[in-house]
Amino acid sequence: LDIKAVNLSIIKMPLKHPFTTHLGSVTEREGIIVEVEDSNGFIGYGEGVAFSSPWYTEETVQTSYHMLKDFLVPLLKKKGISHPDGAIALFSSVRRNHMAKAALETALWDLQAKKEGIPLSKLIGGTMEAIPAGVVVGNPNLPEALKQIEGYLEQGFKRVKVKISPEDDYQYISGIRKQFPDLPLMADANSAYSLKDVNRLKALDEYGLLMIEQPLGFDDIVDHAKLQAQIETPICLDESIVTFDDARKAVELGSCKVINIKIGRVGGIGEAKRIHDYCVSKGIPVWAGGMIEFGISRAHNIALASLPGFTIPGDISGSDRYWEQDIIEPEIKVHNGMIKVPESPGIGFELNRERLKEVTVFEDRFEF
Ligand code: OSB
Ligand code: MG
Repeated sequence: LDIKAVNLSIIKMPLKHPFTTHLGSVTEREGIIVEVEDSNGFIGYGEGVAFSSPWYTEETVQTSYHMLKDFLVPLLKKKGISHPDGAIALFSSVRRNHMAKAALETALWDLQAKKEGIPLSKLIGGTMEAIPAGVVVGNPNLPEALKQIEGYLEQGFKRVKVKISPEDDYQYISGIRKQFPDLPLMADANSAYSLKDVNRLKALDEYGLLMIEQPLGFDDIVDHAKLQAQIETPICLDESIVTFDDARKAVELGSCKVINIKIGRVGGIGEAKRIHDYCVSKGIPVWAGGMIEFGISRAHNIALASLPGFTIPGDISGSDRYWEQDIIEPEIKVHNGMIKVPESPGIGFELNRERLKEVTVFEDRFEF
């Protein structure tokens, strides 16, 4: 790839409604938009999905920006890269900082696909023409959550995920089940429980949840294996899986029956694909997680979720789920619960420059 420049924009946008987990609420989202330009004028887009504070992983917008500016972009400038599948090796002298790496790596994948004139989904082995949309309700108020779920079902969403914690699980889940007995429903605990809560978690079995996501420690795979042996509900791991080896070890130990893959959390599309391929070989279903992100990251998720192992609807909703106006055009739309996988080259969406300018709080450019 003959790269001429990298552009980084830090953007900030309010959410339409606060998104709440037991760890806190998100009311405003910052992100980093990466643009990698080559000598033919192609531009690859990436998005850094770290949050403003380190509540979900240890990274933040500022640490990601620091890694990009002072290490990752200089590595790319100094050593170059012939294909994005070399990015893992190129960035290997930087420990972790997966969201920062993914921000740049995903832009390289988009650029490669544009250079080849093919959709990103095709470049990485995607097979689906459309993917099912799933939505996350981050509202602890049960009557409000029920109303929201009703609205999402009218829009055709295929699956609903809610956030739970030991302070609010039976009452919340049973309230949803009473109104929606057949809804494909799952619950994400974001590490709110410990092994001491095994009876509480066992009692959730009666609600027929598709799965329970990350009930125990964010970095644990041992206790999850002990828990999975005692409950019927399949465990899905999110926070615990940050590398291919984490996935392999979790599957070998029996710590989960499902894995949520987030490109940012695992450090890029290359690692996400490796985890996907391994899970397919082991019969472990995967789905694409979400990060309350903007359209660029959602577009990468759509391409990833078109791979054959993504057999469960992910946390992929339309641009209007969180934003008054997204930074891409066209915006991402859900039709009858499905999202079309773009057929144009690369991610298949353009930056809406006017909107990007409106929400940019800081910008920097690196000439190669
Ligand atoms: O745990 O999956 C999670 C959002 C931010 C951080 C972590 C998670 C989430 C979500 C929402 O569940 C996903 C989305 O709609 O983008
Ligand atoms: Mg989760």
